[in-house]
Amino acid sequence: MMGLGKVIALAVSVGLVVGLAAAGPSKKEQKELDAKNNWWKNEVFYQIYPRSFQDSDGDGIGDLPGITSKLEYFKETGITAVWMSPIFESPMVDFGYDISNYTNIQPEYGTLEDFDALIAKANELGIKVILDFVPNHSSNKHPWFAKSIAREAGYEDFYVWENGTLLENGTRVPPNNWRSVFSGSAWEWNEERGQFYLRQFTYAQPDLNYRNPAVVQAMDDTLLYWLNRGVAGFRIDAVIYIYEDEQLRDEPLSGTTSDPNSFDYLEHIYTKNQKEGYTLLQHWRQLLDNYSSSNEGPLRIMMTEGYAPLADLMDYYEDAQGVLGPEFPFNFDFIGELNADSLAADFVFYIQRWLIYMPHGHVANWVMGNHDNSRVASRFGAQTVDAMNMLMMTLPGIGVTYYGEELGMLDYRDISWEQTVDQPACDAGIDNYKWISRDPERTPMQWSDEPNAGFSSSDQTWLPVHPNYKELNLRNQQQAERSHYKIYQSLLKLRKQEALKKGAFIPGVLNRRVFAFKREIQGQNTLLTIINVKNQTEQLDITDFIDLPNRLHVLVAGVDSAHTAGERLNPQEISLAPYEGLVIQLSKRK
Ligand SMILES: *[C@@H]1O[C@H](CO)[C@@H](O)[C@H](O)[C@H]1NC(C)=O
Ligand SMILES: *[C@@H]1O[C@H](CO)[C@@H](O)[C@H](O)[C@H]1NC(C)=O
Ligand SMILES: *[C@@H]1O[C@H](CO)[C@@H](O)[C@H](O)[C@H]1NC(C)=O
Ligand SMILES: *[C@@H]1O[C@H](CO)[C@@H](O)[C@H](O)[C@H]1NC(C)=O
Ligand SMILES: *[C@@H]1O[C@H](CO)[C@@H](O)[C@H](O)[C@H]1NC(C)=O
Ligand SMILES: CC(=O)N[C@H]1CO[C@H](CO)[C@@H](O)[C@@H]1O
Ligand SMILES: [Ca+2]
Ligand SMILES: [Ca+2]
Repeated sequence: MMGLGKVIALAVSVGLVVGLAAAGPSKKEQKELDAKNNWWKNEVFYQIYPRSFQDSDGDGIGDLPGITSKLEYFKETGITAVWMSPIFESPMVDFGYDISNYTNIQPEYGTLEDFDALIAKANELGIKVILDFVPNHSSNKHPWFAKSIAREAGYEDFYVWENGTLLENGTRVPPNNWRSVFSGSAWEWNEERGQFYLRQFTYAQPDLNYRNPAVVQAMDDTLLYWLNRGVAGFRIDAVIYIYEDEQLRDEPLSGTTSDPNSFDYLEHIYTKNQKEGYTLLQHWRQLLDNYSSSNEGPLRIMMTEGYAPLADLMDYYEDAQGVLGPEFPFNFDFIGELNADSLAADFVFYIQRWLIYMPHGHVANWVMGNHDNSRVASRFGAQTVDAMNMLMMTLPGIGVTYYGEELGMLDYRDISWEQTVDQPACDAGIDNYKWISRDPERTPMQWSDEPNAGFSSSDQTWLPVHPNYKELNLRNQQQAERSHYKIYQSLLKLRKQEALKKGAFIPGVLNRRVFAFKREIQGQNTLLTIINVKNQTEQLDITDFIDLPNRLHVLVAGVDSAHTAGERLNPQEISLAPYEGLVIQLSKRK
């Protein structure tokens, strides 16, 4: 266990020196270069879902001026980088993941001037802004699509068009058996053009054809457009769906479900993670690197969304030939692999797995939630909120927080059928929508106990506010002696310590229910995180794990903890309440 820890420690601490000039820059230059190139390596990226963050004009929908008005909040909290779900012009069939103009702002969110104002204010406060980039598909309302339907010169092949076959009885059969992620055939008939188009998501999201160089060019231009408006990088949506098999081969049955409409009906060997996708991302990495080296400001970075097998994800960091892709592919293990039933060993296993497989010199990341998944408090239990934030914040590398997780917001699963707006949930029908819907994790940010939780002055908000907002809101948590928010804030402060930035990661499974890890660096105090993932009080003797002699002091304890910050602990007798986490400082006994 120790040996393994050391190897990983090496991988974590090396690789922080990319991009230094060989000519031997001065100390000052070196520091500046380091700030430029490495700023992102210990960041916590906060995901803003713009529709639900803050409504500035009382229409019940969050918007850019609303976000701008809350930038100070990030500063106070200690957040210095945010990524925003799509804000681009869109018919909103998939809430902005269906873009009809890649270089314009959706009117209900504001204008380009509002965007510029947001960036200007963010710059002033030292907050970097990452935009969501949705390359796989445009909206069917994008002018490109109309032109492609009309076979206008230059646009004929902007999308993936196929004839399919016409049976004698008049039935049209799609070109192959591919399924949409949101169920049903992935092919949609277009009467006007007389062909099927591919759409891996909804009918309103035709897949762009990246085998057409004009499409790649158009997307390069889009990236440059936003870079010139001051963004620090992109989070790239649905990268695993960008390319499909050129021969359009049928996919084999998965055998896991008998419902032929389900996406899970097939094994997606021809519609996901095709190798051309890597080449495209490597190309965009080059574009961003080129832009960064010929412009002032930070390294512009790229992070990717994709629920893919581990080995495939690792190739995004860097392929077998050593060609660099995005700075990091999102690590969804806390969402996909771990849950309320997981044991301490499962946590340690999945954390280690990422660190072990990650190619040498790269940076780990830990995504705790997003707009497609149940919230932490709903997935792992409301009592785990502090422990999960401690975990994310003290692991090596990058943390990703979905808005509201700093307060421990809960899913609002009881949204009525009438109030449901998420397209896949609407498609699922009144009997099934509830467990499919992504609306429950997208409800408005709970700022205060004012009407609509202070999110909007409208009578009605686009999604209902969670009814628990009177108790669970930021203002309460700012005023309380102890709160999830205050703990979150203190964890962000703690991240400035060298041990958390560069320290070795040394984990241990203390028993079935409790795991711990040390972050250790020469000449600094070691930090220790201990987490109880089960509903049982624990009495622990951790002397084996920490190599006595050491003094132990609590740095961060949870809301309901019997422990307090500053308290001295006896390593032979540490008590942990159900679901309790602690961050502890180990100092050498003099
Ligand atoms: C897209 O938005 C830009 C503003 O950035 C505008 O100039 C352009 O005309 C729009 N394109 C279309 C097709 O509406
Ligand atoms: C598709 O159909 C059109 C007319 O219906 C035909 O001209 C064309 O050759 C077909 N394309 C292919 C690839 O079969
Ligand atoms: C047409 O024929 C196909 C294949 O035999 C069959 O599956 C389909 O139901 C038929 N459709 C109609 C409208 O008869
Ligand atoms: C990046 O710059 C290099 C060197 O100037 C050039 O060869 C390459 O084509 C550029 N790539 C992109 C995507 O801009
Ligand atoms: C934890 O255990 C207590 C006492 O047995 C019980 O009341 C509570 O419901 C349990 N909580 C969970 C999340 O299982
Ligand atoms: C997590 C995430 O951003 N998921 C998005 C993936 O892409 C589809 C289609 O663009 C969206 O519907 C999801 O919200
Ligand atoms: Ca608004
Ligand atoms: Ca595609």
